[in-house]
Amino acid sequence: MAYVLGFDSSTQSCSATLVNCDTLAVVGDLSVNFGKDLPHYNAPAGFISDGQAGEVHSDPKMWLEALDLLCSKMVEAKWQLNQVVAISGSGQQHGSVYLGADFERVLESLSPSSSLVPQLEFVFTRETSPIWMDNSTEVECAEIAHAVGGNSRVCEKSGSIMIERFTGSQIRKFSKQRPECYEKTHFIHLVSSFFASIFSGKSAPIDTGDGAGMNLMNLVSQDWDSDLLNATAANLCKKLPPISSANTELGKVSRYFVDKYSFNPDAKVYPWSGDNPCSLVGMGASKPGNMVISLGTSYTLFAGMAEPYTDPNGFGHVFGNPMGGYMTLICFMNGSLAREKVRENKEVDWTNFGNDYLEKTLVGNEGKLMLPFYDPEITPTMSLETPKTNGWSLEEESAAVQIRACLEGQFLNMRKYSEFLGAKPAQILLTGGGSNSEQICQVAANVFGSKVVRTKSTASASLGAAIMAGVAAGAASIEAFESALCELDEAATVHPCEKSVSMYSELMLEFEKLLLQ
Ligand code: XUL
Repeated sequence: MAYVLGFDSSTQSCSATLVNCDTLAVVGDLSVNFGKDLPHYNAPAGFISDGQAGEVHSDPKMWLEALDLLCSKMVEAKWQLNQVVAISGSGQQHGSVYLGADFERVLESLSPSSSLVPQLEFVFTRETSPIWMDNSTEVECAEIAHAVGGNSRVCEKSGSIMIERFTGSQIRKFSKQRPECYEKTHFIHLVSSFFASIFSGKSAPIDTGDGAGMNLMNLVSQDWDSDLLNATAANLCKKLPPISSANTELGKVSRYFVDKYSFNPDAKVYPWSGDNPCSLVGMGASKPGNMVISLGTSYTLFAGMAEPYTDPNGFGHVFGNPMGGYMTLICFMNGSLAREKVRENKEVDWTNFGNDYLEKTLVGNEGKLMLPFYDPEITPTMSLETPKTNGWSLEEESAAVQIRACLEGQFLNMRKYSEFLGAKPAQILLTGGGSNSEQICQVAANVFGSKVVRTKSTASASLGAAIMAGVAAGAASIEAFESALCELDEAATVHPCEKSVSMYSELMLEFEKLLLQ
């Protein structure tokens, strides 16, 4: 038997998916939750909660401890680690890890009789890692954009305007605030390349998928951009690992994993990528034509692209696609939390949120529109005290009207800010909590005018990483993996209703006016 293994180091947990390459079936998923399983890090949701002025950091030691714990769970679950032929992984995007000159020496000599934290804790030159939720670098973003000739130039080069959570401005802030520590830093890794280094036993490259989320990589050359590097921090080119595609073999798995957890010594390690690029693969959407909308805490919309179209408005980002070509990603902050706010305000029963309440109202909500931004929104950039409506009062309307207005507003906003992609998606793959509701899927299908499908898989990032490793190692083709593992739930397909589609196209004009008011 041959197996491939995909990891996912996300904000709240570290997980793994094991795939049998002979039967092309998922053997199992295992996970370590940072808050629950490692409470001594005092990070119930995976990050340090008392950050000042928009800082959100995590402790990289917690990530390492979670990895050891996860490997022990895999052994306990009797996963056949001695038959794993290829390993890859997914990391929360943009987060960065800072390491001193000893990093590679320590990696080469890791002892299986101890664990990762006590052996690696001395190599960090920055105790904590800024993660994607950090928005503390407004000043540094402006400085870098100014030095390079403006945000449109940055976007043309890197695929995104300067973004606070992206890695470049975070590196600049560190180099300004703690120059001695920056000086001592010999390696700056993303969460993804940090873990690929741990598995391969040497400093690993950054892949083009995650590298594009740094405001440092040139999209066309798929290499570091010297103008962006120079504008970011001194000597940065010496501290960044090289960039490579996700299918470049990094070598065999480190002895640490062979001796401690009985991994196959011949298992090949491949570069890890970001969670969104990996999910694109895990959802079976790496070929252009599909659009994925993930209805999580925040909503993300992503799609494969043959060419790197950049968003003239600066909200959409372009990353590398681990299967070749490019992908776009747009993040909407007011996702399920906005839905929950409606529920709290109107004491709505959660189980009935989607179906019962939506059925009590008419498609188009008789023209009652809402910008459902309860917290500061990034697409578009907007902070509201309360959600904005086109003239109706939130207090006076029923829960059903508010729920429909919230959902229609969310999907109209997603349609509006993904229009730069050009063609309407052939189909939308809906995932995340809200996709369980038939009625929510219907709103999505009608607003976009595309059919909505759902997949049966849940852990799309670690599954995507396992598929990436399997394809790179030649275990099976992407088509074979996709048809076996990214199965669509055909019975749950929702088709758009033509009458409703044209109603939403008319309402879009009103919605655009509301956005501008
Ligand atoms: C994408 C982003 C988030 C993180 C979550 O730009 O910031 O989706 O990748 O892990």
